[in-house]
Amino acid sequence: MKQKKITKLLVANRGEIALRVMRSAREMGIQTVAVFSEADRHALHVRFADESVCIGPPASAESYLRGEKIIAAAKETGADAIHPGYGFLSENEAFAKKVAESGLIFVGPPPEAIRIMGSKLAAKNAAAQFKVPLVPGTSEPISDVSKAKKLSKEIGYPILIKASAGGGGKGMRIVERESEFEEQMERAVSEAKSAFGDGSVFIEKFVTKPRHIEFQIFGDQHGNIVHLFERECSIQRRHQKVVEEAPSSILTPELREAMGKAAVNAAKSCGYFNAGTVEFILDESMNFYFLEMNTRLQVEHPVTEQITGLDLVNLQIRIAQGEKMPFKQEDLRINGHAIEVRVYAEDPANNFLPDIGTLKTYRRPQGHGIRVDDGFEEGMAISFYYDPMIAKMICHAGTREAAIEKTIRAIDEYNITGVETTLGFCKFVMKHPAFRSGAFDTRFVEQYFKPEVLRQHESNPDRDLIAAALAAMTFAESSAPAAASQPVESGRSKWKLNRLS
Ligand code: MV4
Repeated sequence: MKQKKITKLLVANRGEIALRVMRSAREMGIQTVAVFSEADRHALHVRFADESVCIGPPASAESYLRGEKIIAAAKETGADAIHPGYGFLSENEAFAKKVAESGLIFVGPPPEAIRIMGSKLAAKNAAAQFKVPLVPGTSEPISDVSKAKKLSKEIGYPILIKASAGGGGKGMRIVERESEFEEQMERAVSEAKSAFGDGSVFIEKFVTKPRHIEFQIFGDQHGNIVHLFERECSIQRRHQKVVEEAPSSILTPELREAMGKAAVNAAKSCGYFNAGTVEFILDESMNFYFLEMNTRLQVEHPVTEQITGLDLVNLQIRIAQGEKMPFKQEDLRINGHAIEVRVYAEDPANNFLPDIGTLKTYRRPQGHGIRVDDGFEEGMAISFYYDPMIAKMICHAGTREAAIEKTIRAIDEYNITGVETTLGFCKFVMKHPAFRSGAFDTRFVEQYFKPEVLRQHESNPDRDLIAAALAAMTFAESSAPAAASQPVESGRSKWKLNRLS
């Protein structure tokens, strides 16, 4: 594999991840190119980059998803590499191929690995060759209902029907008993057809109380693959993660080693290099099963960075340049504990509906062990064209308990007005006995969260206070702008309510 230094990197993304990638590139002496839609003309990633190119109208389908425009922008600016970030074109095999065919470096895995892992069945079959544990189920798409029923009986109900092309829980159907089989299979197939244009489905034993544990892996282009330990991502709502942590509070060193080896093998099974994530579920008896592999840098990668001390984007770029992995598995240690909470412009009291608007106040928490990855400043608007994530806040401390307390302190210090956010919800998670004890699974949110827990304790007094402070601020602003922020700041800390305790 020949080495080729990257001198100018185009980042095919927006928001916090575009900034995240450009920061590492700049530290490496690499020039940066931003692409942006008409809605993002004044966005921070555009301001941060050395150069920028407008690639189309606001809708993602007309801008951030247009591979050919992005490649043209790279050519035009003389970039020699493209980093796709997450989402958008990051797991698009055809795009990765076209980037390479255009003589550019794709900062990511080989197209072939993206292709294999993009199909759940192909992924499972590849992993099986390398003895990675799988949930009992079929290795081929099912079409014959009576055969499928017979198999399901052998596996034992409840079973799960999944779409091979699926993702994010789409096209998944639980079948509790044989009498429901046909109906659920029909639904799964039609859902898969309309969502992915591919009606292939397969069967798995349904693991009823799974924990979602994923391993970060890294491979170079010389055949070396290591894992960077796990992230626990069981706190989700409708397949969207809200709180992630590293390490998981329930893995023993032995289980970590076994799962880590399985993760490395899953990566080997598809000839992987660069950053990837191998997703497992863990059942109540601590059996683990490979589910799928994500062939991109993930949103939650910072918790891994905090506990390993590594810069994953720096590593991605070095690997894309053909460099060898700069460390071995045995050099890696877990240092402390990190928790990430995702701050969404969503209203937890209203079924987490996006709450689009302007960040009237936006003050980040500060202090020891706190990192905020975001793409906004006070006064900016959250656009309805894109994901409503405002920020990721990552707290790192010596122990899980200390990381939880730091997260609570930082949530209290975070000051966002103008939109509803998931911060109060995340505080609820941090204070919940099930989360604190570590005894939780992917059903946490549906089991324990009701909007009332936020309304009762939080909203009324606090909201009144903020309203009063804002009124005072508006008043002050008209005469003395410099003093404007004072009432909110001092009001909040003086009146801090132990909202969810
Ligand atoms: C499962 C499962 C239980 N049993 N497979 C959800 C999305 C996709 N990544 C796989 N998912 C699941 N597959 C079997 N055989 C439960 C889930 C699941 C889940 C997995 C990880 C994190 C959160 C989840 C929430 C609901 C269901």
